[in-house]
Amino acid sequence: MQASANGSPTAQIGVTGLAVMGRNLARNFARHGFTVALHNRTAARTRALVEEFGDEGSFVPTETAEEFVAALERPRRLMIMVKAGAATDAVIDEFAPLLEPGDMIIDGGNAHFLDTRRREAALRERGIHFVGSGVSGGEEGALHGPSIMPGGSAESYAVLGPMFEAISAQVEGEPCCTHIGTDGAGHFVKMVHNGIEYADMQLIAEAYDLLRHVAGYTPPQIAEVFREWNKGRLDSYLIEITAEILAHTDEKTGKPFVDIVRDAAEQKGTGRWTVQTALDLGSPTTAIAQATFARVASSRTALREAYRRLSGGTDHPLRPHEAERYVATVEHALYASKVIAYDQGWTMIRDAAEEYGWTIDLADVAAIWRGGCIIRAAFLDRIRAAYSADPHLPSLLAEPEFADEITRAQVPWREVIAAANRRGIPVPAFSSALAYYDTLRAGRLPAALIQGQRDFFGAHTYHRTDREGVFHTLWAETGRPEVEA
Ligand code: NBP
Repeated sequence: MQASANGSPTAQIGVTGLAVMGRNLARNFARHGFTVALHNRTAARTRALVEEFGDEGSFVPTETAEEFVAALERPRRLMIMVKAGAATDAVIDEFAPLLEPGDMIIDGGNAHFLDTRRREAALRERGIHFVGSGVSGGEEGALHGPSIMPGGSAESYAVLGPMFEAISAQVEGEPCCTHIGTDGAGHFVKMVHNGIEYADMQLIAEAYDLLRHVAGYTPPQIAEVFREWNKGRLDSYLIEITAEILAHTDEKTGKPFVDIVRDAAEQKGTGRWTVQTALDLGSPTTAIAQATFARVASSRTALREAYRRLSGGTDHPLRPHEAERYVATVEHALYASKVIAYDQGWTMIRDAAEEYGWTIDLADVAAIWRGGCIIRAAFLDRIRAAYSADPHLPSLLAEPEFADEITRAQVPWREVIAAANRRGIPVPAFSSALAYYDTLRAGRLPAALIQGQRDFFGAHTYHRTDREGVFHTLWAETGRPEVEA
């Protein structure tokens, strides 16, 4: 059924920006019984949506901003799904003057959380709720049920929550949507989701590389390994699609698909933002950083050409019976590294909550990532259980089951990385995860020496292990006396 824009407000929600994401979200709302007002800068997109999918539910197509706003029930709920950045500001500037106090603007684009904080503060002054909302799951998720991470005020969530929860993915009867926290919290958590996604993808890619070049397996054989892994603790969407990609043969050449694709990975805003933000927050998000740098390095053609012929490690594929054992070893390494990468993500969310005054339920974050999003995985149930049991858990590795698994993974994890190093196979994410683990469990770190160096050349001072206070050594003076700074 299709309603018309006759001036009386009928729509519970309006979506402006009807490219792949907005169009599918609008259809998702309509399929769930909501009347949806439609708007797009270029009206042809609005007309196309109604022509193709008008019979899926109740739509109110509009062409002008005034018509669009007039179609919305009060308090008005206006969702922006345009290209993140300047376009979002342009759309806000266009619509905000037409709204009234109590109305809500929802930004479902991939905005930077600091932009969301700025926009929220500016609109709050005018009495308008601005809800920066992470939406994960790509165009399929938008249509069939995304994972939704709304920020903004609790008051706005009271109105929007039921609508978002209705259209989100559902896992065991629970919606993959929760109020994350105020102002930019939703977009922050979405950013970290994407950062973890980078790390997970890189870790899986490294596992593939090892099975290919150390075990000597073919892509279809590796697809089988991944299918098996997907029945166990690594059960996840990313492992599942990796198996499908590896089993795929290129029609034109008859070669494995993975062999005909250029090995230069791209990266867009969110992975980079996660790394930049991690540094600002002092969060040691090393696996995400390495995954992002690995993509960047893969695309540096001239640098790769300059290094290409330099010597590397020895290259002996394993014998078949060794290869079989090796698969289990790599599974341990992948799982342990993955736990570290996720743990780093949660640490970063906790750090941001402290910095920006957000109250974020860390168990809920795991719960809403179990469906609809790219990093959906069975083990998120366990992360959720860990943070439900103890919301102040300092790390996943403080939970006995995870700690036990990591302990059992020790030997194979180290073996895999050592074997990769001997053969000259790059495993930056595996290595950084293990280095992070070893850094944090070390009784004493060489950071003490670094403090000494800083004091030597920059008089940056240091703390002693045996006495309170701040000290500086007069390195240039005879006998190098120490003074209290
Ligand atoms: P795009 O990011 O490709 O944006 C296209 C839309 O933005 C069109 O509706 C376009 O209108 C509109 N737009 C632009 Br561009 N500049 C505008 C302006 N100055 N004023 C008004 N409208 C403007 O669309 P998308 O891929 O559907 O993504 C929408 C949002 O969702 C983005 O922020 C994206 O980061 C986010 N997101 C995307 C995915 C994904 O998988 N694609 C996943 C999760 C989140 P026009 O038709 O008139 O050109």
